[in-house]
Amino acid sequence: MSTNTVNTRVDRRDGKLAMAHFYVAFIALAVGGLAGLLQTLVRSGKFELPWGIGYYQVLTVHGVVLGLVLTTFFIMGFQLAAVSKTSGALTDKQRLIGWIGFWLMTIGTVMAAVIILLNKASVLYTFYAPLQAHALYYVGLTLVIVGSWIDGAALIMAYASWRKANPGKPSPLLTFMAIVNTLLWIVATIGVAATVLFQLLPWSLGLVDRVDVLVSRTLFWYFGHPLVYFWLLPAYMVWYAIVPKIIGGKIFSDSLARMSFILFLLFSIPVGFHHQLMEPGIDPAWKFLQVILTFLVIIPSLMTAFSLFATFEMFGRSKGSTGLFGWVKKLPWGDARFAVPFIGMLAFIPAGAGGVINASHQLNQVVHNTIWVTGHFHLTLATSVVLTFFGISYWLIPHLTGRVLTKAMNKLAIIQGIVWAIGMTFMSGAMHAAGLIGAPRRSSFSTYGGAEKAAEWIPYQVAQAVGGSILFLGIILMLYIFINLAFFAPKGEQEFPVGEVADEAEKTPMVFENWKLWIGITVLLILFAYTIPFIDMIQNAPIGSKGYKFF
Ligand code: HAS
Ligand code: CU
Repeated sequence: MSTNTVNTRVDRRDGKLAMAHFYVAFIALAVGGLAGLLQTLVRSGKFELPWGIGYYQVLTVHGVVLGLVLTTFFIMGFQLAAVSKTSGALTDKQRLIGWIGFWLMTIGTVMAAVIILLNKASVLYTFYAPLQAHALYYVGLTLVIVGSWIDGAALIMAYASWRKANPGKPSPLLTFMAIVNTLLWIVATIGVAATVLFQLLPWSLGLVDRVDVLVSRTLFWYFGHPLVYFWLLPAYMVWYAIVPKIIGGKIFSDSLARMSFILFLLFSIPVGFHHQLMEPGIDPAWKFLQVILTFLVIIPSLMTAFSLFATFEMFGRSKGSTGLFGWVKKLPWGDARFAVPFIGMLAFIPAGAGGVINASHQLNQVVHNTIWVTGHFHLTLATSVVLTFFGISYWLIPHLTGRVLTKAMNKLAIIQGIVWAIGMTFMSGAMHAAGLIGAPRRSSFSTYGGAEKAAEWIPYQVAQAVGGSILFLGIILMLYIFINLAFFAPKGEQEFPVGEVADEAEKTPMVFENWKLWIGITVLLILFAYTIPFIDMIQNAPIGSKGYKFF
């Protein structure tokens, strides 16, 4: 880890670029959060949307704006700041490229948002064919992706400059991690770009009449699973490399952290079938293979859990703690920069366990298409990842705006984290429980013609609305803190914490930066997992489906 840059501030011009990303991300949080509240209220059966607004329209806003927009903008902003901090300021050219990426993403977002608000694209964030949206929705999403590639190019160029200036040295850990996540993103988004450009766009423009549904869903999930790790890895960047500094400890092992990131690059992508286990048209043998690969991608998360426990315990013992869990008492619970991401880590234990359940073919038959799955990703994404992003904001926003997190804001931030945990326990807990007794996901309120079974779900739906309302309060608190940190907090120096590696850790080997090797293996694994099933799909293709618009 290069120590020469540890005390420097992120270059002001790079800071502005990162902040631009954060403004869009937090506007998305406001809009998407409101949509989420409305959904839980509708599903309780006690509230109807006014002015002819449709449930699926609101659900599309929620998924697109939070799942795709908030995440992509926040992650790109954070990675730009992290690379600038640890590898030095971007060059003017790199920064310009970053701005071009930002504006393309923003134009695409506005385009997609307008089309959704006009109710021309109520197709949810997964936009499965044969549901058909207005062409501009697909164009907008394409621009978001292309913009993110250009942002990514700026990061890769900055990394290349660092490597050139520091031959033979391992790159700074945070830069390395941001680069792995960028590569993961680029390889993954090729799949969704392919289905949008070659299938959905021509079909929605009327150039072709029919679409191959299985091929488009397969391309979507080739992207859709690594997408969730693209969200997760920035949180892991914080857990591995920043939280140790915040608590006053050391990174357990630099090599272990890099190794786990490389494993994510290798195993994130050839696993999309675990979202398609219930789909006909894919040979079970290939599903089985991708389930095995899914279990392999659980390993780097278990390594992360191990490394976190080790970091916390090493720190606790250095402060004189004894016994199995004595270290818990030594952790800085009053510091929001630690406590809020910690709630995220804690949530990731049941969240990850739920993922392992989903990935098990037989258990997937029980939970697939039920609201259990919605419960799963509100723990993973909407708790573990999002609370870590909030935790980042508490030091990064003031660092970039030249302000400080005051005691009062720190306290409010901890309250925010607790409110979130309570709201999510109600909402996600009820979702998991209702899913197990068969309640479907992606569905508005219905009594299903007075069916007895459906009546059993309603109390859980009321609990979801209670949780959703508490979470909305959490969103208002977060927006209040964000606005404070961006515009009103007192001027000062807020530290950008970057952890240092424990003295007893092994030296980092250079093999981790051998991109030809890692990308080569990634491509081989993808070809192995997807080639034959794809040939099968194309050789046995049905005539395809016409488009449907139920909105
Ligand atoms: Fe998932 C569906 C399997 C992780 C998100 N997932 C989804 C969907 C989303 C999503 C959005 O196999 C729905 C997509 C849709 O709309 O249809 N998921 C997994 C597996 C994992 C997993 C195996 N998912 C995530 C993450 C997400 C995410 C991360 C977002 C960020 N998921 C599935 C499957 C489906 C699915 C199926 C399809 C279901 C269906 O039928 O449709 C694994 O990566 C999880 C591994 C995690 C662990 C936990 C490690 C714990 C750690 C914390 C340590 C804590 C400490 C603190 C140290 C093994 C690192 C403790 C301190 C103390 C004091 C105790
Ligand atoms: Cu997945």
